[in-house]
Amino acid sequence: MSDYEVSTVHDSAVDLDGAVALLSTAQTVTVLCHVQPDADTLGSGLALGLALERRGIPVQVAFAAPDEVPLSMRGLPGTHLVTAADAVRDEVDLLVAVDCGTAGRLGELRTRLGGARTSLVIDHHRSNTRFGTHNLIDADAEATAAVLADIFDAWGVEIDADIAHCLFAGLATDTGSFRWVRAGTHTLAERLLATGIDGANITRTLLDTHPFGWLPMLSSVLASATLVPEAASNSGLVYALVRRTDSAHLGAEEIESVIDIVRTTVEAEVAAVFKEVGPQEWTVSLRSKRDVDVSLVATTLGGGGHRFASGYTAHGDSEEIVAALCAALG
Ligand SMILES: [Mn+2]
Repeated sequence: MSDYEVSTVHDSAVDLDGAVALLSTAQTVTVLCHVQPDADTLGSGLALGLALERRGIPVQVAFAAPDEVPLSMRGLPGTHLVTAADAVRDEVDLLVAVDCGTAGRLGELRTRLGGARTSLVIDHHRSNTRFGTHNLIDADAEATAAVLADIFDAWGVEIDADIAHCLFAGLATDTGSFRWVRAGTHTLAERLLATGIDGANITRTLLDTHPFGWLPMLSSVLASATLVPEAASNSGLVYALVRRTDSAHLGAEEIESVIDIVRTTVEAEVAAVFKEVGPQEWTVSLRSKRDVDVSLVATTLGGGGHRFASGYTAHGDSEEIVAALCAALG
């Protein structure tokens, strides 16, 4: 075996052209988004699905839970490609996971990895475990949607209004409405908007639309907010608890919005929202501002994410889970 063969066997990283080679030669494709999909995973998944469909490649787009496309994302083009989780084919030529940092983020659908001849992970999470046979991870990208735009350019796929709508949804939400941006972010946004999409309506639908019940939920949850100044080496932690009694009848999107209010607290470098999902079980969102790498904190606690935004699952009562986070923060 030559040195070249050794290196290719062990290196699962692919560049844009490598990803295009896989996508353009696939006979059938399954595109998987992460559980409790946000607009980046679903927008990326639908954009890719539309591109494949136009090239005549049979494609399913799916996520393990919930059962339906979240309300705020039902206006995205390409939702006709969304397939119920139990109807996702067991065997496929190419499986693509978009915006998933670990195989666990696929939920029950991670079982489909075994039936795929090849799997391609497309993502921007720093902590990505590279669980595909091929992995295109751009940790500098603002959103997985931005990685998809690069793939489409390398592939020669025209970014028309429908694909642009899907990509804009991911870019706008993962950048917090273009607050967390870098050189090039607005250039991509301008290119997408120039296709004629209604950017204001897309962001309002995704980020600024809630049922009335959101307001009393916020009132109750924010009343529980607690500041721990000595946490994280005295740089401070602020946290709030979303109990199931607070969030009954509300969608995941309403609950996910809480962290964006809590994290504005000036006295705390780190913000956390503990969301009760079952008895003694919580999903936890973490945010930091500048100094603390919460992807490392989340990884320590069994999760993952980005430097300034991450998450994990916690078990125990409220005091135990707060104590475990404080211990991990140091
Ligand atoms: Mn993302």
